Amino acid sequence: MSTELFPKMSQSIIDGDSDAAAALAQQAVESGLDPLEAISKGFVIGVNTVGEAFAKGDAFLPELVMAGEAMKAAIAVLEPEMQKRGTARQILGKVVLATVEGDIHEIGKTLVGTMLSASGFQVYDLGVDVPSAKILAKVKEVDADLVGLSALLTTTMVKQKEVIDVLDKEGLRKKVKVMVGGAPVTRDWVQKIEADGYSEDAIGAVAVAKQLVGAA
Ligand code: B1M
Repeated sequence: MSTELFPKMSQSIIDGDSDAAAALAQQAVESGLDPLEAISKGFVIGVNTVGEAFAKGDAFLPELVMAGEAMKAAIAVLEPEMQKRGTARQILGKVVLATVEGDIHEIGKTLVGTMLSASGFQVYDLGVDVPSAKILAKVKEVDADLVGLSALLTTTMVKQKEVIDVLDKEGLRKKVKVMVGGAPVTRDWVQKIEADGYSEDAIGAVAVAKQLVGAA
């Protein structure tokens, strides 16, 4: 039973064991398990456990780093399968995606990018710790329809607002929609900064993005 893999997946992240995480991801692919289920019911449980332990002072930065690396190793194996399962073929819109300046959390952002791209969006992933000016430049260069901004720290969420302000200043705010996300982002925050859309997870992000570009 492929669901027996879930606790092992979670444990591989808690152990910070990238080889085990990648091997379990490979087993998931070979047994036909939905890669998103492997992430949400297996690997993410582990990374959340480490995150909670870190918050309580029961785990330290090296553990957080190793959990992040193991998570990346698993997702690298699952990513081609997620792309393959994407059904849409036409380009639904152009998305400039980034984790905001000062923030190096990349796993959730990359997952959102993979799902958007598998669903038919052209995704320009600028990576992590991306200054607002660089995001603006890419929006202009590719004539983007949508900007996706990930922030995992309460201290970097303000940069989501900065990007919105920069777009506004350039007269692009009406043309380019802005979707935000990341663990600390709440509906209140979204309303406060007047973002166009928000999702708690990667699957929801696809639905929101489609709605924002009028493809829903
Ligand atoms: Co950091 N970290 N971290 N971290 N880290 C958190 C976020 C934290 C909550 C841990 C904790 O204390 N419990 C805490 C933030 C506290 C706060 O601000 N409220 C924290 C901290 C404090 C820090 C440092 C400051 C630690 C230090 O140095 N003392 C430091 C900051 C560095 C920096 O960015 N400047 C730091 C560093 C790191 C690592 C580098 C070690 C590593 C990241 C590795 C990497 O990305 N390559 C790391 C990790 C792994 C975590 C946790 C444990 C896991 C994050 C993750 O990858 N989750 C995290 C605790 C937690 O969230 N449980 C924590 C899995 C991922 C699939 O989920 O990213 O939430 P997530 O993405 C989801 C949704 O949020 C949503 O969809 C995704 C998929 O479902 N989503 C979007 C995300 N972006 C979206 C965009 C959208 C839509 C949806 O539209 C555009």
